[in-house]
Amino acid sequence: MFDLIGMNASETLFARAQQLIPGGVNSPVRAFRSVGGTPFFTQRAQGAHLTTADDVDLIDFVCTWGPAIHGHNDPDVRAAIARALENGTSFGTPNPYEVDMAELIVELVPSVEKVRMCNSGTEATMSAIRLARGYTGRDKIIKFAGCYHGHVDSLLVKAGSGALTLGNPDSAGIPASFAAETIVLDYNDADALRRTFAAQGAEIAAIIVEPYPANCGLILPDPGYLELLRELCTQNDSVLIFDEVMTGFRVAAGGVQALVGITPDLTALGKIIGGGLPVGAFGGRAAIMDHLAPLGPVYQAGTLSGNPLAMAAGIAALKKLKATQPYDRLEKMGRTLRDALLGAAKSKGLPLQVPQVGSMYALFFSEQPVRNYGDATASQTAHFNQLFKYALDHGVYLPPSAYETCFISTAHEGADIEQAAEILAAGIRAI
Ligand code: HOZ
Repeated sequence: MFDLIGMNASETLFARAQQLIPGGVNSPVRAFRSVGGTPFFTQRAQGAHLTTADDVDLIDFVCTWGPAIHGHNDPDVRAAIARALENGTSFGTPNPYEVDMAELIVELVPSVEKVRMCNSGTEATMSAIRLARGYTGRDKIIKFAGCYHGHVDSLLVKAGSGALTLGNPDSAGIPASFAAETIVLDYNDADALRRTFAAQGAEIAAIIVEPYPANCGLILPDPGYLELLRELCTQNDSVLIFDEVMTGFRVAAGGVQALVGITPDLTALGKIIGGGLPVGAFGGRAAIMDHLAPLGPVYQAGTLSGNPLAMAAGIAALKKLKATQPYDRLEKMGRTLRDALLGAAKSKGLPLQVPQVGSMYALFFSEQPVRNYGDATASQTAHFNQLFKYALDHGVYLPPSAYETCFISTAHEGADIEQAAEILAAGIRAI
C-alpha cells in the first residue's frame, strides 16, 4: 500500500483511487472539492501530527473528524487494542468489554440509563429515531437546518457537513414521502418551535438536535433555547434526542447535557467512544430503551455491534478521559487559538467570528455572530478557502470545508498550539 511514498504520492494515489472509488474517496468530506486541490493521503499519524504519503508533516485540527481527543495513536488506546487482539477480532456473542463499556457510558452520560452499541454515528441516530417512533407511535420528527446526523434517509434534509459543503443538503435518492415526515426548523428560532408544537404537537415523535450544531461550522445555542426544547418535548410527550456524536466526551465527559444540565430522553454517541475504531451507541431512559428487541417491538441489530477491538479501544479512551480530566487544558488551548485568530482578523480589518467551546472551534468570516444555517451560509467561504490553502502550505491541516468544526487534542499542548496559532494568524493576515 505504501509503495508509492515520496514525490507526488498523493496525486498518484488519488488518480488511481478516482478510477475505482467514486470521487476517489470513501466519504465525501475527505474530497477537497470546496477548497480546491487534491486531497492528501496519510501514511501515519502520531500525537497532533499527520504525515502525508509525500512525507509532509502537518499539525492536524481534524483529529479524524473528532475521535482523536488524546491525539493520534495514543499509547494507552493502542495497548488496549493489542491486548484485545490476542483474544480474537469478533465473536458474534456477547463479550465482557460490552458490559464495561455500558457501565462507563451510564456512569458518565447523565441521561443514559441503558445503552445499545452499534457501529457508527449514522446507525446511532437512525436507531434512536426508529425507537422514538416505536415508543410514541408517532411519525413526525423535527430536525434543524444545518444539523447533520449521519446519512440517514429522513435526516438528509437541509443537512450540514459534506451534504452542505458539496451542495446536496437535500440528497437525491430519498423518497418525498420519507422527507415529508421531517419538519425542518431554524436552530435558535424559539417562535418557530413553539408554533410547530402548537399546530402539530400530538404528531411529533421526536426532536433530534446536535445541542451544539457542529456540522455547519460551530453554532452555539441562545440562552434558554435548549431548555425550551426540553420543555416542549415534555409537554407534548415527544422524545428529545441529543445527537452528541461530536460533542459527547469532547466538551465534557458527559457531553453538552452535563455542561448545561439538560437531560434528553435519548442520546446518540460515536467518535470518541470508539477510540479511533468504528463505533456508535445510543442510550437513554430505560423505559424507552426497553422497547428495543429482544425486549420490545422496535428492531435494531448488528453483526459487529459491541466488537471487542472497538470496545477495548473506546474503554481505554474513556478511562483516560476520566483519569486525566483534560477539559480545562483543552479549553485553554481553544482560547489561545481563538484569541490569535480574532487578533489577526482585527489587525487586518476582516470580520471574523470564532465560536469556540473547549477543544471545538470554527471560523466564520462574517460581521454578525452565527446563530443558524442562514447566517453560516451567508459567511465568506472564499476567505476560509484561502486560509485553508495557506495553512496547508505552511504545515497546518484544517477541515477542508468552511462548514466543519476544528478539533484540538491533548497532544497539541505546548509548541504545536503556539506554532499553529502563529501560522493561522499569518494566514488570516495574508487574505
Ligand atoms: N461527522 C463528520 C464531520 N462532519 C463527517 C465524517 C464523514 O462524513 O466522513
